[in-house]
Order: sequence, then structure tokens, then C-alpha cells
Amino acid sequence: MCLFTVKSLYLIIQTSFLLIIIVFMCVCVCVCVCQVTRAPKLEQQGQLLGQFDQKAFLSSKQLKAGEDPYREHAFNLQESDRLGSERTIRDTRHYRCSSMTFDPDLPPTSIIITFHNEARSTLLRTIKSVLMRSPPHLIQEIILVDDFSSDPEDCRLLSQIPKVHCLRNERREGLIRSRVRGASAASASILTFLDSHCEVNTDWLQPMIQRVKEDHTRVVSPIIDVISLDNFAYLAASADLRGGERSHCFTTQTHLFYLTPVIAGGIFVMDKGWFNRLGQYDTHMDIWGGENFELSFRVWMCGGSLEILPCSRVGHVFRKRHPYDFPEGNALTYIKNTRRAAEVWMDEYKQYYYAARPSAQGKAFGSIADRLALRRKLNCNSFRWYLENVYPELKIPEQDAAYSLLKQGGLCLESHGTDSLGLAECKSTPSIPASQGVSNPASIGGMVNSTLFSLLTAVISLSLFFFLFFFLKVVKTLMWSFSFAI
Ligand SMILES: [Mn+2]
Repeated sequence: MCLFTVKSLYLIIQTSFLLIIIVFMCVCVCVCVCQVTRAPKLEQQGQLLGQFDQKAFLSSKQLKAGEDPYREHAFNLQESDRLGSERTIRDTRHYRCSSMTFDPDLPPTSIIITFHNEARSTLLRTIKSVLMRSPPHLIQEIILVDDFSSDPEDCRLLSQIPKVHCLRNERREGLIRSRVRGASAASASILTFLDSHCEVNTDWLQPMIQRVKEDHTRVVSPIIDVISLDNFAYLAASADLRGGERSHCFTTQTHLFYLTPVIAGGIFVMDKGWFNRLGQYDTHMDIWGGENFELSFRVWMCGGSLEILPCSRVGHVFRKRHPYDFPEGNALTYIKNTRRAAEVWMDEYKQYYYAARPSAQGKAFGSIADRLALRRKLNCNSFRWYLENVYPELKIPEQDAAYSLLKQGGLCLESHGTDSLGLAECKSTPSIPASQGVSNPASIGGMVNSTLFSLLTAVISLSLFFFLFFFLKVVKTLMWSFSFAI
């Protein structure tokens, strides 16, 4: 009788221990690995969208049966439409980011999104992700600039969403002049430029506004995660910037940032006064391309700095080709824009730009007199200063024909021997040492950080489990020998 009670007690203890450990492990793994953005409640949804009828907006422009889903937007439109206007995505930040604190009095920002014939589902997802994943008091307004899309209805309908205004260009102006128009209309003191096929992640905005509030000359960018153009999977980009080297990572209390010589340019936050003082953008640049170099050189050389904040994450659909046409041709526009950047900012180093792009010689690029005057007025540093102080790792050809690389998201800023800088899709180069981060897929680095904690927890739980298992085995044996002794 006594033995029976002891045995059942032992069984009960054993089972409860097992159950507790299994539940504990499941919770740990779920909380840490599958951390995702929170879905908004239904009543919140109503408040977010006001009178806007998202079902009607999305359903009136669906892909027809048999149509190539990649044709119009260079991404899988069918998959984007299937996802609808919102979804939960994985929180790709380092787990320590979620414990960061911010000033309670952060200033609000105007979000500026320019678009040209964007797919309705991706554009609406961009807007909704901003409304759902930003503290409402930090969003002063969302300014859409419709760069003469074929259907003016997109702009009109989206203006029905609370806080959203839409400006429509009367002719095709390109990203640069559209952004300047949006910035001029902005009423907040901080500007946030966003691409039209993005999804912002948990607490993306606060780290960037915090850094700009502390010092208005900082221009800050998030880590840009990759949204697959085929299946729209949200993939974490590597947090290892500057070729996997972490020496430029600083922390001030809890705020993590990397200084960067160039930003990708699609997504960044900048003080409006500083944006205007630095001469906004070079509005003689057309459509797209090169403006990120011009802005990056100008910010650094004229007294500001560029940062990437690993605790701020925004997903972006990287595409392999431009889905829209350039009125003067893709290559000509890119050459005109980059040539303007080189002529105004690169001093004697522009020879390397021409060495890499001999076709740029003799191509028209318009007058740069006003930009040179701006550079003099702002008393900016030389390009040599920029190379020596901001990007000393970049070996210029006359010193060393070494390979240098800066990576963000799926894009790489590369210099190969005598080639000049260029932002393009990352090429896998097996001859480059792994330490330079080239052969590592972009998604792995970022995941390592965020899953390290969960792996550790799992290992501890497993050890605990085996320890208890063997401990109970020993107890069991002892009990048996004890019962025989009786
Ligand atoms: Mn884009």
C-alpha cells in the first residue's frame, strides 16, 4: 500500500515535470523564434482606414487569368494580391532592440511616399504597415506623390485614408523632383522618405526619430530587409554592414548605430530644416539613379553624418529590372545623374568614375553651376577628406587594386579594382575571403543574432530535461532497492 502511494506520487511528479518542461520549451521557442508583428484589432482597423473601402480598392484591379504576373511590376503581382492589404511579418530585430526606450516627447514626422504605377496591393500594404506599426502621435501625415501614374484614381481613393494626402504630378517628374515636392508640402519638422513597395516592421520609426532629434545633422536609415519578388516572403537582411566588419558599431546607452559612407537612398529619415539647408536634392537629376550618392557625399562633406540603425527594420521588394520606362532611356538617365554627382562632388577622383564608365564621356549632363555654388556656400570638405575620414577602407586604384564592398539588403556598393562605385545586386564572388561577407547569403547573419537567444534557451531546457530524467531514474532505482529491502 505504502509502496503503491510512493510509486503513484513518483509517476505524478515525473509526468508533471515532463509536461512543465515541454510547455516551457514550446513557449520559449515560440516567443523567441516566431516573434512577429502584432495584428491590429478589428475596431482599430476601422479607425485606421476611415471611409476608405479597401476591398473595393483592391478588387477593382486584379490580375486577369492567363496574364503574366511579373509583366507590369517586375514582381509576382498574383502573390502580392493574394496577401491583401496587411499581414504579420517576423520581427527581424536583435532581441535586445525590444527593450530599448525612447524620449517620451519625440517629434512627429511626415512620411513621403512617391510612386509611379505601383501595384495597389503593395502600395496599400506600405501605407497600412506605417499606420499599424508606428505610434499614432509620431505620424503627422503620409504624403503620397503620384508621379503621373496612368490611373489618377489610385491617388484620389487613397486620400480617403485618415492622415493620407496625395499630390499628383501633371507630368512625369521622377523620384527626385517628386520627393522635393512632397518634402515642401510636409508640415512636420522631420521627414521620412519611404519607397512604395515596403512593409515597415515593429517599432521601426522611434529609433530613427530619436537619433535625428538628438542631432539634426544625422541622416538615418533602417536596415532594409528583403521581401522576395517571387513569393513575398519577408527575409531578414544581415546586420553585418561594411563587409561584415563591426568596428564601426557604437552604442550610446541602448541606441545602436553604424556609420555608413553611403545610404541605399530609398528609405531614410532627415530633419526638414537640414534637408533644405543642404540643398534638398539635385533637381536636374531625372527619374531615378545616382541621387543616393549625391545626397550621401553632400551630407558627409557638408557637416552631417549618415547612420544605419539595426533596431529599425523595413522590408523592401528588390527587383531585377525597372518596371517603368525612362523617357530618355535607362542608361542615359543613369549616366546623366551619376555624372552630375561625380562632376559636383568627386573633385580629382572623378577620373575613376570616367575610367569605369568611358561611355559617360561626352554625354550631356546640363549645367551644374548652381550645385557648385551650393557646395561653396556650405563650405563643404573635399572628396579627399571624405575618402580619408568617412571611407578609409575604400582602396582607390592608384594605391591598391583591392576589392571593397558595402552591402545593404540585396544591394551592394562595390568597387572592383579600377571600376568605380556602383550599387547593384550582390554578385557572389568566390575568390573573395569569407570575412568580407560576400559569400554569405544576406539572410543568414541577421537570423543568427535573433535566434541565438532561443537556441540557448532550447539547449538549457534540453539539458534540464535530461538532468531531471536521469535524476528520476536514479530515484526510481533507489526506490526499488528500498522496496526490496523492506
Ligand atoms: Mn524600390
